[in-house]
Amino acid sequence: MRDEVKTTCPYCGVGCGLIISPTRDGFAVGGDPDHPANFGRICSKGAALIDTITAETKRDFRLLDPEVDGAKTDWSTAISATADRLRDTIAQHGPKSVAFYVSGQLLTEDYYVANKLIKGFIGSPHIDTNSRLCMASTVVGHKRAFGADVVPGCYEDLEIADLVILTGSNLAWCHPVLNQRLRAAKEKHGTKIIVIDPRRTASCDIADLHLPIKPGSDVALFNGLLAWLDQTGNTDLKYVARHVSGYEQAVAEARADCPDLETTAKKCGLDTHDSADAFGSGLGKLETFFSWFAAFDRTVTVFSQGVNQSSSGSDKVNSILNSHLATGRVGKPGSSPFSVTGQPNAMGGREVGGLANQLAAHMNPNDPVDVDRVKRFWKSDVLEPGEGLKAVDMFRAIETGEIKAVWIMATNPAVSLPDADRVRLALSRCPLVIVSDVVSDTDTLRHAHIKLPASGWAEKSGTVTNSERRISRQRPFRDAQGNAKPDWWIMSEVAKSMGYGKSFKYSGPSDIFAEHAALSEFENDGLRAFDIGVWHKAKKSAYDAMEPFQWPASRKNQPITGSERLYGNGIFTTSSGRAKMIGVEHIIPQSQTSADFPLVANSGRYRDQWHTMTRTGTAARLSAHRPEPLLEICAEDAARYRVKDGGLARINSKHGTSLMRVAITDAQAPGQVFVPMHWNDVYSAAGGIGRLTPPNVDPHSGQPETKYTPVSVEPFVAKWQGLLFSNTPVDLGNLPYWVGATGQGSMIYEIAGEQSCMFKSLLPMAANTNDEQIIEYSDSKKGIHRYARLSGNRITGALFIGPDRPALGRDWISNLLAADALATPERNSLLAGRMPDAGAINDRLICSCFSVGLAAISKAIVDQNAVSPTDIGRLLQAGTGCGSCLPEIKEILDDALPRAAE
Ligand SMILES: Nc1nc2c(c(=O)[nH]1)N[C@H]1C(S)=C(S)[C@@H](COP(=O)(O)OP(=O)(O)OC[C@H]3O[C@@H](n4cnc5c(=O)[nH]c(N)nc54)[C@H](O)[C@@H]3O)O[C@H]1N2
Ligand SMILES: Nc1nc2c(c(=O)[nH]1)N[C@H]1C(S)=C(S)[C@@H](COP(=O)(O)OP(=O)(O)OC[C@H]3O[C@@H](n4cnc5c(=O)[nH]c(N)nc54)[C@H](O)[C@@H]3O)O[C@H]1N2
Ligand code: SF4
Ligand SMILES: [Mo]
Repeated sequence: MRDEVKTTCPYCGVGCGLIISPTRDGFAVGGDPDHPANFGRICSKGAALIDTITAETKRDFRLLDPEVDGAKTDWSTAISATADRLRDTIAQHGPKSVAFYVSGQLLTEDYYVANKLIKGFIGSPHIDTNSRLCMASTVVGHKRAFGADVVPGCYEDLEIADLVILTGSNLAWCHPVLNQRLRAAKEKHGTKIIVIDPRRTASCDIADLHLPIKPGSDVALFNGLLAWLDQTGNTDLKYVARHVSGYEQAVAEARADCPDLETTAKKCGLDTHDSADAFGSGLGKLETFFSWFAAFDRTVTVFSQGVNQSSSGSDKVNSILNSHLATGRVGKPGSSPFSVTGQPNAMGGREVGGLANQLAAHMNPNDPVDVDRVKRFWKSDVLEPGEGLKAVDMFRAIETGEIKAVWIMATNPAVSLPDADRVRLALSRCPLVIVSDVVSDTDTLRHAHIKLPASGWAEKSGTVTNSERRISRQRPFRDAQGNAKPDWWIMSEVAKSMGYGKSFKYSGPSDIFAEHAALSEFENDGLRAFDIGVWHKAKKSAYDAMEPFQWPASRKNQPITGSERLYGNGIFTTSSGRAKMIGVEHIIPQSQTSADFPLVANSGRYRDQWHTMTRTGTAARLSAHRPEPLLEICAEDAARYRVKDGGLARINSKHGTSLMRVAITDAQAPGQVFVPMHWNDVYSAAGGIGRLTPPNVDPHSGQPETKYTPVSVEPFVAKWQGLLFSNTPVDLGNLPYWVGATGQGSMIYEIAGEQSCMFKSLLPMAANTNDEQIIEYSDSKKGIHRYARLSGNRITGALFIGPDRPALGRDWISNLLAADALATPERNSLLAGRMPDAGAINDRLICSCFSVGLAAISKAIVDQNAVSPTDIGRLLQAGTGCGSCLPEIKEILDDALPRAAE
């Protein structure tokens, strides 16, 4: 037996430590009890990691060989082609005609090489990353307030705080293990929790108070708070006098913006006379929030994309930091603002300077001294001061032809950038598109001239930094698939082939990490908080044995001491040592609703999908939670726009259109809808939402406003609907509606159309086999058609068409496709369109650890009198694994119990 391997989860910024153990037929994954991010905990996505790496190899999801102009080739040809074409572009159009667009899913070592190659050797400033869509506003906010991009707190703060405010963060679904830690802390000592989010989310499950603010009104809310704190004498003026500048001005602006509760409430769309009196305090919800903030010294404000992804994102961040600075609550135990990062290495990217407006190791591309320092360290001839183009502008420059070559790594901009049709247009016009990815098909790869296969998580070696500045090792536990290679290797080989060999002679990631560490301490006067100098000469053996640690890890004396929390002593990384409060003003989002586009589309994440689904979409148990993208809308708006629960609807914006299934919910406020960010052209006909989003950005950070898109909604009247099961991929390109989900034994496609078609042709026969046959049953009068494709005694495909959505047990049929042979009763049921277990019809998976669906939970409530999540856990095990589904179990109970009592 091979040994266990300790590694880090490749999904969210919590950065959980995992233990991979070999099993007889593969691997098993579990939480690492010694890792300080999770202490053994894990969530549904982490728990399904082995499913995804098994599925990707079984089903040809991986990109296995380099491809140049559509033809598979070997590495030496692909490297030369990449290097030659980049060199030609530079020779003809200059170095600034080349751009890199990279990602917080690269490891620090990959990221360091990308930044060094383009800025220091190709001589172009144009490198930006998907962190522009994610954390850019926070970076601006941190730098303006603290002088450096530093998250002052740590995870333990959420456990020891008395008040935790989650604003613009759906922690329960997006940082589930941190949410588990918070839930446990609340159970232990009654932490108060406030959720600030326009919609009711799974995170509200453990909240004492939910403020459903008007989308985009966070600055008004926190300005109102600051003005109120000042007015009521609840600020810490001693701390401010010693450690903060800009207090008077920030308070004056806050007061001018939101002088009193009424004005704040109005700007935030809240009611001052609402029902918060449930706390017996006589106060409204808004005032309850203010008074709790004042009352609890140990307050942590967690913020994420509801704050960042906004045309006033940077100001939203500073309005939060202002409230913490005014009360002296930064970097103290249980008391800090806390930006939770999204991607596993969002932080590492910020450390190597992968954003267009960063240099390296927290240095400034506009400061000639910093630029000269990095230039000497890299022995670069071409590095010069100046920023590069930020993501949205970069793709504009590709469209206009200013940029002629782009290398995209570990991100899928054709889906995730706003105004995605325009991004696709830019890519289709670009003379040289190079894409490095681990999977074989993405919307972005479809535009690539050169495709480079990168090794995936299970195969990669390097480091990542999580939300609390903790650097952990990702360690490989299986060989690279096909000819895939690590990203740092691919770039270093291209660098060598372009003639920069001397500077890219790395024998492995440990060399790169040591160089990165050496740069972090190089001529560091202490104002660069990011210093990991202790690793400056790290050998491979020490690097391999690295235990998770938080930065800084400096060899020198720093004004900041310790690394668990920073700035707790009130000394900041600015030249004066003082933090700065920034006066901010509430402004409304850049695009506003109109008669044509009357609703605001908010967007975000589902519990079990990761971004554009390239990995989570391959696992059946992750796909079952939400097999289709849903348009979530309140009943009032659904009636107004004539869309039905379970029906289909078109969503239109000024920029594009998409088509989704409707889910009516009271979690949405009138005038707003919620759509997921995950679907794309690989998994759906029109489930992507990047096409709808306007390319509006925050003026300081360049971060797009992906949470606020004016849209209209209209019913899509399907003439027929269907379900298609197939264990070979099916091209449904001509249908207006299809969504593919990975089922247990096959792909499962929901389909619908406005016109009848040759249904049978949707279930294609495999090429080169004679033993396949299609059995069919049709009742044209009723519009019912059923087909089964058989290969010998095995069923390889099934298609069910009807005027309505066929009510079928998806798992039951999908499993039949995985069976070696079909038993006679099953065959008969299938052809008769009869399912053996009617209870499982159109079920929805709730607990992915123990595969428990909505039907089983509802049954336990009715038949076995389950009244609490504990009862459900005892009866069905649901919710006793990773716990990610507890909010949904509670909601099902809440929905069912009053009815059961009637
Ligand atoms: N399951 C899952 N987890 C993930 C990811 C994933 O793809 N899937 N991705 C990871 C990444 S990269 C990131 S960046 C994080 C994101 O983590 P989060 O930021 O928690 O996730 P989102 O769902 O994008 O948005 C959070 C909330 O912001 C709310 N919101 C919208 N507008 C406003 C507003 O104006 N004000 C306020 N206060 N709130 C608003 C939305 O309703 C939403 O509930 O998740 C990480 N974790
Ligand atoms: N409307 C809307 N849009 C959004 C958001 C939103 O909330 N709403 N959120 C934004 C945010 S916060 C983010 S972070 C982005 C995420 O958006 P993207 O970064 O575009 O999404 P991913 O699907 O994670 O893309 C990562 C790609 O890299 C590949 N990959 C994975 N590992 C590796 C590796 O090691 N090497 C290489 N070379 N490739 C690899 C994957 O297969 C995948 O194709 O989306 C943004 N877009
Ligand atoms: S919370 Fe879940 S997705 Fe995030 S790092 Fe931990 S196991 Fe991975
Ligand atoms: Mo993100």
